[in-house]
Amino acid sequence: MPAQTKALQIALPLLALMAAPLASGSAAHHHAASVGPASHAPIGVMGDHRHKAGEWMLSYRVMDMRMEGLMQGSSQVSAGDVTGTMMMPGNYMVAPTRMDMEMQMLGAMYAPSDDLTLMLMTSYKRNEMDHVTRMGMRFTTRSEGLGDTKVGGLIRLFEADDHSHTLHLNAGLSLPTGSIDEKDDTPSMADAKLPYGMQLGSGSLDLLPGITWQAYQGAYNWGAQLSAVLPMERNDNDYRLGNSAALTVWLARKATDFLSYSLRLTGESQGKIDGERDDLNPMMVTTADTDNYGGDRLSLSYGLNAYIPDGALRGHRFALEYTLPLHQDLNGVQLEREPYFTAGWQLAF
Ligand SMILES: [Cu+2]
Repeated sequence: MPAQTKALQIALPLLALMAAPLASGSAAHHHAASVGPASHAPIGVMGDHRHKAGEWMLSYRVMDMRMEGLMQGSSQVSAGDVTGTMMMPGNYMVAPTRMDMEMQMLGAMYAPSDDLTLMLMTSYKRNEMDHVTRMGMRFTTRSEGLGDTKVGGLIRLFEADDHSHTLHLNAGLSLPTGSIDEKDDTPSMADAKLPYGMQLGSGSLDLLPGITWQAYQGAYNWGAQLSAVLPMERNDNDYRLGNSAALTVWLARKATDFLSYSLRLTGESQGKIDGERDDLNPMMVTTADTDNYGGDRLSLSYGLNAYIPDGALRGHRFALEYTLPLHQDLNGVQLEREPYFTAGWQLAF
């Protein structure tokens, strides 16, 4: 994306967050922490809020991510740089040119007590990747199915008497319900084993530790979450995805009783894959080489949270978040992430 477009995309929402007039006049003053549009973090944050004893919540999220063009470290490179030519071969026979990843997530939360909220979330994924070969031929591979399933608890560590500050521990486990044996199903590629990034799960039990802090003051709500994904063992295909950690901080402002908007900055880091599948040839395509996984990323997200205060959809929440990658420093050669949307629906009862 052109630098000017990117600069505008960063500057305009910042100004809006600071300058937008605040609609006032609502006499009823609820606890900021339990109702209203800004009481939940931006939709891209998982496990951000706890519930009151006996409360349930259902949620649905969809994330649509595109990766396009190649990067080596933090510089863009062309597919031709990677594959080379017949006369001057590069390191790989094939380079990916684009990948679309769609992930749908269905979740439930239940609080057996004010100190503990339980969570369950499963996912459905759809992946599609375009490639170009050294000879200039193009082909696409696809995979689709159930992803991994997360179970866990949010454990209250601290909460101010007036609910203006809250701190909780995120303790979760990712169960390997997603396949790691996906093959391409297009007739021309029949039975081709798909590389690591096109598989639907990690294949391992992964620990999901984290800690989340939130604060509420007037029209503002802000918070931070530090989280990690730690695969605990090599899976049945003899590899283990790299550990990853992320720190995200957000600031949200209530515009009306119905709508809030937010700004969120996220830094994430993932390690390389440990081990390797013996049925993939790492010289064939960049995605089959374990050196081309993991890296550091910084992104900025703009969000909208809506809370329906009355009518037939009373209590329903709808949220949207647009994430703009700011910086990517990737291990080896990988596709570059493009801006993407996350949308969601939540209902507590
Ligand atoms: Cu919830």
